[in-house]
Amino acid sequence: MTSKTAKAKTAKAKTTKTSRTRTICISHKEDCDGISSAALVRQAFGGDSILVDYPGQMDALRQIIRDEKLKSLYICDLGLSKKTQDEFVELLTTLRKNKVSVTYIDHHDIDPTVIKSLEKIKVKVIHDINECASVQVYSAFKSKLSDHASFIATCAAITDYMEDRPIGAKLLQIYDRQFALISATTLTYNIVGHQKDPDYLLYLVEELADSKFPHEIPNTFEFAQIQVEKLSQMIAKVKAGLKTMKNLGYMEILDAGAGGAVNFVLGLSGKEVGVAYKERIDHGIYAVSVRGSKSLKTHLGKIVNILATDLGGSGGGHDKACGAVIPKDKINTFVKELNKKLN
Ligand SMILES: [Mn+2]
Repeated sequence: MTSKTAKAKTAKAKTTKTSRTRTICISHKEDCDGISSAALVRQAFGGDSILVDYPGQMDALRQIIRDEKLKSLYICDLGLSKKTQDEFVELLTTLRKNKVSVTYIDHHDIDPTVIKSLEKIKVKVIHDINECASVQVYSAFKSKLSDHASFIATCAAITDYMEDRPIGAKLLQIYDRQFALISATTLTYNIVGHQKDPDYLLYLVEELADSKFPHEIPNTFEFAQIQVEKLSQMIAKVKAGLKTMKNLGYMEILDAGAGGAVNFVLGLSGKEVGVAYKERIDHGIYAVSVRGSKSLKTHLGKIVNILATDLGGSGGGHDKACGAVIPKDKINTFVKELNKKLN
């Protein structure tokens, strides 16, 4: 019996080895840069998109490596942290051993040793902290993309506050500024408001890959109006619930995403740093968003990465915008320690 099973297994392994045909793009689901990156990869290479947030990122990768049909993988707009980077390299090593081609495109702060490890296993690394992920996808695969793709990349640059960067600025110049701003903002509100609707997010990826403008996708402006109304109510809630320490303003958010509230926490606190956090009841963690004012000199992504890891969570990102996942009982320590580190 054992030899029969073994034979069957060998036969199966042989067939799967020769039939790797699938292209997958795993991208960030929470903002326009992630969704646009997925759309541009889809337009250039076809295949399927898998949209994830930071807490779900590594789970998705662990699943993907078991896909015996996988031929080529793109990973977009998903930064790494001290906590995730080693396993990330490990998982990609397994993929490379199975001859899967892997392209990693990102713009978050990264440990240089990770880039070296990835290049060593021949992962194509496209990494520039000065342009958003979609702009880098656009630049790398321009020849495979429609003219409209530059508009999708422009929208992503705007929502990532990177439309003033060398390539981002050139792309924005192609389009009327106000037209680009309203399109990017509408798209963003539709993404943020549909975080619990994965099918809708995939639909958005398809429509954008199909060279649609955000206003051509049904009901996007109506939906954006609902989001704007919710945000205006958020201003009143933040005013009422905001707390401050010497160097930061902070607030626990109960009924909306932390990402939508954090800019109000920053702005209304009058501090250089704003922190908003929301409990993920099913995970026993807090999802934390951190923003810094223009004048802030500290790199928030770097200190949040270290601090979150020390507290048994993970985190990181950009100099003035980053996020973290913090164990439930450590959230107060996180805020206090961050306040200290900002001295
Ligand atoms: Mn991004």
